[in-house]
Amino acid sequence: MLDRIRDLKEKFKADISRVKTLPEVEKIRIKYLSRKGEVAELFARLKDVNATDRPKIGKVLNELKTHLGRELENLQSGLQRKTDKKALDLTLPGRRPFTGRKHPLTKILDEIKTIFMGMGFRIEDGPEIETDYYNFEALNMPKNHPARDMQDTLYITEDIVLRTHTSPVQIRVMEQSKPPVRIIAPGRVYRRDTPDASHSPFFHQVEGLVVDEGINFGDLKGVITAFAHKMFGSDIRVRFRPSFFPFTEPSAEYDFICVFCRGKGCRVCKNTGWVEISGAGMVDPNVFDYVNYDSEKYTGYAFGMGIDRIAMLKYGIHDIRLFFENDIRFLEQF
Ligand code: 2NL
Repeated sequence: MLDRIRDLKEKFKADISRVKTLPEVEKIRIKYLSRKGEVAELFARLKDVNATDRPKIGKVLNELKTHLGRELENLQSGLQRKTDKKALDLTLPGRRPFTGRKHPLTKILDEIKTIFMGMGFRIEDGPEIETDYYNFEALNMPKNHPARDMQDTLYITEDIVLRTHTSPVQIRVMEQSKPPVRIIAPGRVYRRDTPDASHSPFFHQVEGLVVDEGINFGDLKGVITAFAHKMFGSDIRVRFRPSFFPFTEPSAEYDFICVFCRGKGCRVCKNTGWVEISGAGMVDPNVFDYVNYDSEKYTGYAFGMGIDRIAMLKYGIHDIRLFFENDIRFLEQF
């Protein structure tokens, strides 16, 4: 048996000395080390060796196997290096390494955060899976409110929803701290919508909340206008239109002068000269009752804005779905 092992080793040595290419290495590996290869055959013969010698022979066989494996590996990596060297053409232009970058929505959110931090706002976040209480009840939306409809909201159970806005974050912050409050709450929100160019079942929102003694609607207009100027330029005018939300009173929707045509009229503003941004208002006293704030002493304003919408306006993107398809050809443009 030991002779056979020695012969095999010699044969192997002769075989590998002739090898010049990678496929040849593979052929030899199969010949010696595959499941039906020469080494396996010797292992099969081990049962014919007498019991006293068997452990010793077994050990030698194992060593042989490791040895052949290692030799083949060395040979392979040697040949690989040679082929790599041949493939190096110094006249070709260099290959640029792939570098990642921030998602356009992250870039816009970073800008929004910087602008509000500059005006003294802190940034807060909270869970995307919310209770009915934080998402609706504490925001003065009673059980029969249409926004609570299964058609509009993604329910996990009767009592647990995917948040439809980041307002629950504001409620949680007010529960945990006393006025003055000056925060923005950015994050992902969910609605039961069929995707199209302007709808996605998830999107991104920033809400702002300021509560203190003597806060009024003028403060709200000042902050929104300052934001418009910093984000889109100091020529951007802002207008507020009366509206209704259950959680603010009075409520308004606010528009910016079209950031594309600067008010002249174009496709983006449908020739109105204005683009709709979102809603805002003075916090309804009922909301303050839910968080045990004294609504006789404190007033506050709140506003929302869509991050995706702002990014679309800023970059001239006409389909919200592009943000979520993760197509590198789109993402690498920002
Ligand atoms: C929109 C724009 C808005 C708020 C969000 C808010 C939050 C609290 C209290 C009162 Cl805790 N209001 N957020 C207010 C007005 C508008 O988002 O169009 N929402 C339907």
